[in-house]
This record gives sequence, C-alpha cells and structure tokens, in this order.
Amino acid sequence: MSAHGKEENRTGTIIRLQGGFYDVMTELGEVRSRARGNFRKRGIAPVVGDDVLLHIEGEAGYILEVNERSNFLVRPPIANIDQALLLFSATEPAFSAHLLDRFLVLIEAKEIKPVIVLTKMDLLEGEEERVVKVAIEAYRKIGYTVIETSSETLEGIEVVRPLLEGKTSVLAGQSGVGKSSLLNALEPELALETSHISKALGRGRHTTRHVTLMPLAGGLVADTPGFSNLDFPHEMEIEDLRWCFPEFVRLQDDCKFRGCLHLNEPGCAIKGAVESGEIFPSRYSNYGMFVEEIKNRARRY
Ligand SMILES: Nc1nc2c(ncn2[C@@H]2O[C@H](COP(=O)(O)OP(=O)(O)OP(=O)(O)O)[C@@H](O)[C@H]2O)c(=O)[nH]1
Ligand SMILES: [Mg+2]
Ligand SMILES: [Zn+2]
Repeated sequence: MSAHGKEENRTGTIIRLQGGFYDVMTELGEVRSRARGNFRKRGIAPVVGDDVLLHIEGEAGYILEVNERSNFLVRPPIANIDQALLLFSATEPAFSAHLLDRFLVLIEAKEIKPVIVLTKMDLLEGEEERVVKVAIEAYRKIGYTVIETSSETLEGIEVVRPLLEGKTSVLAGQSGVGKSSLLNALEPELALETSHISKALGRGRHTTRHVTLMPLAGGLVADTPGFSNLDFPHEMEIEDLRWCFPEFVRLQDDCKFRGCLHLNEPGCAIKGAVESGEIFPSRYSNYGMFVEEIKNRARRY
C-alpha cells in the first residue's frame, strides 16, 4: 500500500481496539483505522469481531459501515461469534459445576455453541479427580463436547485445534484457568503473557486485559480478559431459563403441564428424571438457584 494518496474501499474484520484505533484485518493485511461514518449516530460502537467496510487512504483506514451482527456479547465486547470455548480448570482453581452451568446459560441464551474445555488435567489427582471425571461424563451425556486438556503435557490440544478451523471462537473462563496458556500450546509463536495464579487469593491476576482476535488454526480466536459480568441479562425471564438446559428441553413434553417450569408442578418429567438419576442433580439444583436469582432481581427493578 502506498502512503501517497491511493484510495479504495475494502471489507475487513476488527481484530483489536487500541488507543482509540481499530485494527482491521483485510485481505491486504492489518489496517489501523478510525471510526467515521453515520453508524455512530445510530449509537453503534464498533467492537472486536465486527465486519466493517473500510475506506483506505494510504496507510490510514476509516470505518464507514458496520455490518449487522449475528450476535454480540457485552462483557467481553465482541461480535459475530460462532462458538465459545468455555475453559474451566479441573483444579487450581477447583472445578465448579455451578459456574459452568452459569456460563452455559449465558452462552445458550445467545444461541452461541458452547464447547467445554477442561484445563490443567495434569494436576488432577485423588478424590478431586474422581469428582471431576463424574462431572465430565454428566456433561457429555447432556450432549456437550467436553475436551480434557493440559497445556503442560499437551493432552487434548490436538482435539481442540480442528474445532477452530473456519470459525470465530471466543475463549471464556475465569482469570487463571489457562486461556492464554492454551492458545500458547496451540501456537507457541503467539507467546501470550501468562501468570501464576495468586497464592494469596487462589485465583488469577487478570493478566490479559484486552479482547483480541488472532488468526489461529485456520480460524479466528479471541483471547479475552474473562467475563466480568456473570449476571443474567435483564431481558432474561424465569420462563426463558429452562430453554438453556438442553436435557430439560428434551424431556419437557412429558411434563403434565404445558409450560411447566419444573419447580413445584405435579407430574414434572424433569423432577422425575432427577430422581431416577437421569439428570445430573447439580444441574437441577443450579437451575433452581438461577430461577431464584432472576426472581429476586425482578423484585429489585
Ligand atoms: N499445570 C498446569 N498449569 C497450567 C495449565 N494451564 C495454565 N496453567 C498455569 O495457570 C496459570 C494461569 O494461566 P494463564 O494462561 O495466564 O490463565 P488465563 O486464563 O489466561 O488468565 P487471565 O489472563 O488472567 O484471564 C499459569 O501459571 C499457567 O502456567 C495446565 O494445563 N497445567
Ligand atoms: Mg490470559
Ligand atoms: Zn416439568
């Protein structure tokens, strides 16, 4: 590209926000861009993942248009995601089925495909290993893909790689679970910064501070600073929650009442399935807690 006045329009994808600039990946490579264009008046702030129309003058780009988004997460701010890799450490910090179910609900509600990736399998042993293995089988039985990985031994890394091809994926998970480490294991040249989890706090240090999309394994992958807000969205009602539990959805036609919320209704197939052991007990208890949370929230507004 010449710096002397060559002008053209190109499409591209925003891969990074930095110091008021948007870095846009185009067929010509990365173009550092500013936002210009009337989408601003419509209240659209471009985010990472947005497909844009760019006007390029020399080395500089100006975003003219932001294409309609297929989906959008607020925190981390990112658009047009095909799948979310939900990273959970098998240990350090300890695996939490409650937190996993919360992430699953948030992602299912956005109609984004979740893939569960357990990290730090190399550190797992004893009773904790037994408990985590039971959970892994339970989530597989629901129909979720669960991949057991270690960035140390590289277990499972080659199972993750083909899933990324041709897709835009976001890595979600608490600070310190090993998101950046997994990306480094997939592609050592990335050399992303990682850091030991704080011994004092028993959790991560929020090493990654910005959302960035990187080309990896034939797709685009976003390392993120984690999900800072795990509250259910305002628009989510109690009635919506049951649709975010695929194993409930499969059985709900057998409930005696149409529109059964699987709480205190008689003849509830979901409660029956919990009793018979077909539904993993913590899935149902977490569902109940999430219902309560949304109920209490409703009272606040
Ligand atoms: N033994 C072992 N340690 C791991 C593994 N994955 C990550 N770690 C360690 O866990 C710590 C945190 O890893 P990071 O990759 O920085 O975690 P992160 O999820 O990117 O954290 P934030 O950027 O703060 O959100 C580092 O000390 C890593 O070396 C693993 O599979 N096995
Ligand atoms: Mg990180
Ligand atoms: Zn029911």
